[in-house]
Amino acid sequence: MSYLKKITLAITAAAIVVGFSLSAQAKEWRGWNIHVEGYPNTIAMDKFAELLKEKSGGKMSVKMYHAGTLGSQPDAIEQVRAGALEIGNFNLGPLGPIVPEANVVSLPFIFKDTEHMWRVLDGEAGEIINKGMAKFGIVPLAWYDAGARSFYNSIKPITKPEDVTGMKVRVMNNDLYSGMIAALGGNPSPMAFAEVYQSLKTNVVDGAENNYPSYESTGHFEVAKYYSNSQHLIIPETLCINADVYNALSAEDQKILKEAAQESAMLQRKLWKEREIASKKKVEAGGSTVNEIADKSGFQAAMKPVYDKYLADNPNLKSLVEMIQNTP
Ligand code: GTR
Repeated sequence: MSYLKKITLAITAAAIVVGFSLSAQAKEWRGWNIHVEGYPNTIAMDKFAELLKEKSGGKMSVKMYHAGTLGSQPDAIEQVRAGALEIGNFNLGPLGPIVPEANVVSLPFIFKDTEHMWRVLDGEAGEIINKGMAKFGIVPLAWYDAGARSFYNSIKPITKPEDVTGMKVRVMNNDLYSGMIAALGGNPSPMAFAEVYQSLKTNVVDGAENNYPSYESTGHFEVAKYYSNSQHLIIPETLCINADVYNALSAEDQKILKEAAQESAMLQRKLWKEREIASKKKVEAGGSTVNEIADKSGFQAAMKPVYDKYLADNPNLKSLVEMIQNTP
C-alpha cells in the first residue's frame, strides 16, 4: 500500500471513530433547582448528576443550576414541559394548577403525616398522580421530602383560625392556597419564592407559610418571628424530566436514570430529616418564637370550601381524594 493510501485510510478511520463517539454522546441536560448551596435538595440533585454520569459511563449528564438562577418555579415548570430545560426539582404546589391529579396533594390536611404521604405515593393514588404529570409532558423519576408547611408572621403567634383573619399571607401560585387563606379570613398574596423576604421585611405581607428548612434557609425567620406549627400542608416534591427526552431514551437508559433518581431521593430524605431539626434549632437560636397548635380541628373544619371547590372543578377526582383519605 502506498504511503499516501495508508495516510488516507488512517484519517478516514479516525474520522469514523470521532463521528461515532460524537453521535453517541448526548448533549448535557440542564437541571433547575430553587434552593441554595447546602440545602438537602441541592446536595441530592448534585448527587443525582454524579450518579447519572457514573452509571451511564458519561452517556447521560446534567448540569444543575441552583438557587433559582434559571428563573421562578412556575416558569421553570413550563420550560421543562416545553423541553427548554430537561430536568427539574418541583414542588407539587406550583405543578397543581397544570396537573389536576397532582393538585390533590395541595388540599390542606389531606395527609395525616409524612409517612402517610409516602404510603399514598407508593400506592395506586401515586400512580394516578404520576400518569397525570406524564400527560402534561413531565415524567416523575423520584419523590423528595418537603416536610410539613406551617404559618409564620411578624405580628403574633397563631393558635386558632381567627388569628389569621385580616392577615396578608404570601402563598405559592395556586388557587387552592389562596382559597385556604381566604377560608381563614386572611388576604392571600400569591408571589414567587424569591420575592418573599423583601415583602416580609417591608410589611407588604404579614406572613407566609413553609417548612422549617425553607423558613430558615431564606432568612424569612429574621423578618417574621412567629412560627406556628399548623402543619396544614404536606407537599411532596418530584425530581422529574421532560417527557420527550425520557421517551427517546432506551429502556436501559431509562432504568439507569430512575436508579440514579431513586438513590438521590434516599439521600435527600435522610438529609431532610437532619435539616428539619437543625433549622428549627437555628431559627429558635435566632430569636423566633415557635408555638405548637395542639388542636387543629378548627383549621381543618375551615377548609371545607377549599375541598368543595376542588371537587366541583374536578368531579372525576373525587375517588382520588377518597382513595387518599382511606389509605391507612
Ligand atoms: C419550598 C419548596 C420550593 C418552593 C417554596 C415556595 O418549601 O421546596 O420548591 O415551592 O417552598 O414556597 O415557593
